[in-house]
Amino acid sequence: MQYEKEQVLKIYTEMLHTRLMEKKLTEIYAQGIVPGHIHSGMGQEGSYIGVLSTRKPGDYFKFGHRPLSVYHIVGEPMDNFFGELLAKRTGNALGHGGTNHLGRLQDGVVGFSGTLGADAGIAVGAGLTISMEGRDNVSYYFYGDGTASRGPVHEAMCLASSWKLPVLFVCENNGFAISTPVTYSSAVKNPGGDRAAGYNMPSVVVDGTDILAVYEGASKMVDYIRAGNGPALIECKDYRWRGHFEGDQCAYRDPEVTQHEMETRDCVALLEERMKAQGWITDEELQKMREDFDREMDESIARAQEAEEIKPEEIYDCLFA
Ligand SMILES: Cc1ncc(C[n+]2csc(CCOP(=O)(O)OP(=O)(O)O)c2C)c(N)n1
Ligand SMILES: [Mg+2]
Repeated sequence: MQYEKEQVLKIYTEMLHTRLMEKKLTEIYAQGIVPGHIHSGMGQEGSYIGVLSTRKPGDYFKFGHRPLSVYHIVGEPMDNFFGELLAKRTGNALGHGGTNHLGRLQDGVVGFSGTLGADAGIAVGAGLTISMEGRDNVSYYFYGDGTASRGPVHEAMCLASSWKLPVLFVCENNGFAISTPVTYSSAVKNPGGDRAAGYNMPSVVVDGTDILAVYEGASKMVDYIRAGNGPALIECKDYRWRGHFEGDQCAYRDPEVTQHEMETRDCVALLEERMKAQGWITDEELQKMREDFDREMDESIARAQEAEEIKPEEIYDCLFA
């Protein structure tokens, strides 16, 4: 694919922001100011932003627990984002939910269930809405290699495919589900891609650390969906740099492999090299981009720290029963 500088710079900027935000989350977690937990998505930004670069207004997104920064990328204001993570009233769910309840419907984010895979049906429901309203939008369902083997995911695929609903299933394969390697939980090499044929869906399998390869694969699938053909699937192969959660000692994997992945398959560094080789950006400009976004985050976190907490008697507000 031929690229214009502006297009690549836009993709890069969103990936860089995701990387810096994922890093910042690990830092503020270590400071002890985040109640709850953090699942860092460092190393996986290319898979998410490569796919999300195909989005347009009116699309829906069903994200999960990692990477959290994508909620901000698709529209959630930063103060809203950090407010929720720090359990403050400024959060999108008034600080009630934290990590597991980011997202806002006005940005197309249809929420998140802690019961992984259970919300695949929500993404398919969003696809049904698009279909009934006759729009050419897409409902993006992001799920992990572990979640790929859950029953509700397959029921959702079956329905989406039978009713030709506009859903993109995005299997993000980082090699692990907590401590379980994907080779132990799946009989096929590609737990996303190899199963799509069972639902008569087209699919592509891409290297998630090559963001332009992800973008090209996702573009093909999204064009197919927007043209009214029904669902499709993309599987992105990457690697989880951090533990499953912050504090995980990762005793189940070889630290040398992790180190090698970080040194050779860094999606951010790989695109920076390509951009610099094209003469599109300099080290000084890259440095400034990093510093500007870092400052923006620090100011937002400071506001979140000062913001008011909800009162204990308000804990049941906003719950539906
Ligand atoms: C139905 C269900 N089972 C188990 C869990 C506990 N759990 C939380 S994250 C996780 C791992 C999921 O792995 P994967 O789908 O590969 O996503 P990743 O964490 O690698 O991004 C598990 C088992 C859960 N939240 N829901
Ligand atoms: Mg995984």
